[in-house]
Amino acid sequence: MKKLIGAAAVGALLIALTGCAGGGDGGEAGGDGGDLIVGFSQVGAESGWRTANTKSIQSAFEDAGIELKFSDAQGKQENQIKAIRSYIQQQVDVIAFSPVVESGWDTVLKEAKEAGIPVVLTDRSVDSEDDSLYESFLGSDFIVEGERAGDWVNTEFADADQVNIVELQGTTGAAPANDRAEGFRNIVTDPKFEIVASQTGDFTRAGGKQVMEAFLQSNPDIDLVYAHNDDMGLGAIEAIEAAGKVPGTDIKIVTVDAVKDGMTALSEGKINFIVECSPLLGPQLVEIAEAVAAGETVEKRIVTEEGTFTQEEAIEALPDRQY
Ligand code: GYE
Repeated sequence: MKKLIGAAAVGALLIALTGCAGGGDGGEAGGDGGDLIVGFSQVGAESGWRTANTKSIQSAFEDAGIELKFSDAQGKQENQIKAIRSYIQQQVDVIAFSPVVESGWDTVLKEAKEAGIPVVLTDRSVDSEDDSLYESFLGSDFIVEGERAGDWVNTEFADADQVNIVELQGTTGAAPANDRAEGFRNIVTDPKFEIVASQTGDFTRAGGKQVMEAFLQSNPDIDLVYAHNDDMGLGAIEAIEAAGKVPGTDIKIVTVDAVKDGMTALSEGKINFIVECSPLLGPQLVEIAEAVAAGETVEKRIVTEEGTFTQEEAIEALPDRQY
């Protein structure tokens, strides 16, 4: 399977589907985005993934010459709702956001719709029944990511009789937490696998460390950690080492994201496998924002292409890793 991909291929697809290459104003690096104004509400700054995602979005809009109003919700849905309402009041041309959690968006999305402002979801989705409340959702398929982690687990533990798994879940109610849990369980079905503990570490390194310390105390016999992101896996490594065990050897670790710190730990054998989740969504988001602002129809769902990394692949990829 090819590992590194993404933006370019999907971007090209979007252009093909919409016939819009951001021509006219914007699209090109250093271009003039006309007088478009986009309001964006980010989740927070909880992880290396998020930092890379923010950078990708801010620099893509800057390159396109489009004004981006940016607000950081610090992990709170109420802050996102406030930010969206303020963008509606300011009558921005497009609202984009990455929903902290999946549910509870209908009211504010209806307000945006009534104000005639198109909304684009990026990275995470909402569970609204009414998909006319947003134009497009750009981001990963988190169920597939969970399934990829599960595929590796099945192969890695093919000869084992009993495998005790602990799971470090992402933020409660967030799409990637719900779907990575579900995808993994779709695949890891043999009764020899037991998820002995599962708890949220809120996608942070500190959270992963703290929860893993508790897991180690109550479960003497852990074979595998499934962490919903690299940062929690990195926190788990600290907890495992502090308990006098060797991460990657005594306890295997599989994570999702493939940010630089995660890839470094994988190259050192402290993490055993990483499922990629690309944060570099900025350039595609610019194209979608330009298209919807011009009243064009875009694909409702644009899935980011991603791969996986073994230790050897991480060693090979690390020198060129941007984030
Ligand atoms: O995996 C995690 C971040 O929504 C895909 O959020 C994103 C997730 C990512 O905090 O590191």
